[in-house]
Amino acid sequence: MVPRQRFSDHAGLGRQWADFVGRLCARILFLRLFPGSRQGGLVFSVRLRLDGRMETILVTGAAGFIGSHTVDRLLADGFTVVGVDNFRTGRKENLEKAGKSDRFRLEEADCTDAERMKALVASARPLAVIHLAALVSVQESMENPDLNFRLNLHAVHVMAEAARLAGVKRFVFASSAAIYGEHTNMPIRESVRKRPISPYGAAKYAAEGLLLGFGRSFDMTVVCQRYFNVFGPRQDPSSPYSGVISIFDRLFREGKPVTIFGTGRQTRDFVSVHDVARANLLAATGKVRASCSHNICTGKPASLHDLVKQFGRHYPGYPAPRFEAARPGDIEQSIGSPETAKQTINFWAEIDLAGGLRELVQGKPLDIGSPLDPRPGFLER
Ligand code: UD2
Repeated sequence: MVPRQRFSDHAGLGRQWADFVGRLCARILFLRLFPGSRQGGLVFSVRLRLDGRMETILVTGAAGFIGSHTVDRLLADGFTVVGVDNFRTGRKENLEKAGKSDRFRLEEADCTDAERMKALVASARPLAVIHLAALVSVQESMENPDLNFRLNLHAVHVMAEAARLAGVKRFVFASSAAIYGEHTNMPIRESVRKRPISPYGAAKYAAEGLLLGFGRSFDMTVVCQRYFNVFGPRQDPSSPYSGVISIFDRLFREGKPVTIFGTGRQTRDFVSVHDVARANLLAATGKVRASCSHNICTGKPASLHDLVKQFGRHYPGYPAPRFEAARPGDIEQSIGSPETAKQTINFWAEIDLAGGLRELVQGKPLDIGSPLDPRPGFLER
């Protein structure tokens, strides 16, 4: 067991208390002078803990699509971030913005390397671990179930164990709507029967079970985030199994026709990566009563025809879509119920599909750099 650092020296404790009280007074004064200022929330946010831990969050898969946005979000909110990535699919360019911050450190390492992970988590002493590193393609999990097992289940155990040994109290996990499989009653609530239809979905479901067991057995709160169809900047469109929005975005840009598999009437719950990053921040740093699993979604359906129509507004005279047979295993509807996440982590999606697509098409980042208003729990950690 890695010994937890406690305040052994009274001078250190005094200094931290003085800093704490000073920042608190300054913050109260600022908010009195500028009521309603969101900026006040960042500049004077109290990022100090009384048990001697730095306000650090460790993010695995930091150079990936969701990981890099999560890192940016945490940095914008004043946290120190240790990112871990093995660059199997992550890209250094995704961390260009984060790399400019002196509160960000990147470790090139593999999450299945147990000794390295134990050492890394013990030295970072984070408030929370956000474990996003994964094999992300359902198709790849079918072609290589062994790799899926190692990256989507074994690595979860390695990270949970490293976190437990380092005394980390919060563990956030990237789960997926893939654990549900095919359902007909929409929206999908968390309590429905889980019938994953791929090794990917099965590993995510098994990992949730493993983590919730850790949560019940040890002093650790586990938050499993079941992402629906995440989209936004930095999503890689290069594989045929990339997210449909990233593929459509590239084809519309190039003036080429998109391909619709099936009727185009299939629906999905598309959630912006910025909302997902904010959900990760809330899950890692907000007040959470007990370990939980919930959907991260909008609750709003969009069909592929809707998608084509919305892209078409930005590209008048675009070529008509082509149609091909539905993909084997493709599900017809996938809409999540967003209600539970409101209760558990105070999250609801704020960016709609039209706004998220506009950002992609115009290449102008949405203004998400400003900090969140202090939400319940922020000052109570
Ligand atoms: C999403 C996730 C997957 C898993 C699954 C759970 C992504 C990229 N994948 O798969 O990891 O969590 O949900 O249910 O988020 N399509 C076209 N043309 C194209 C590409 C796709 O018509 O060029 C269709 C595709 O057949 C499907 C829909 O668009 O009906 C969405 O496809 P997707 O690959 O973006 O995501 P999905 O829902 O299959």
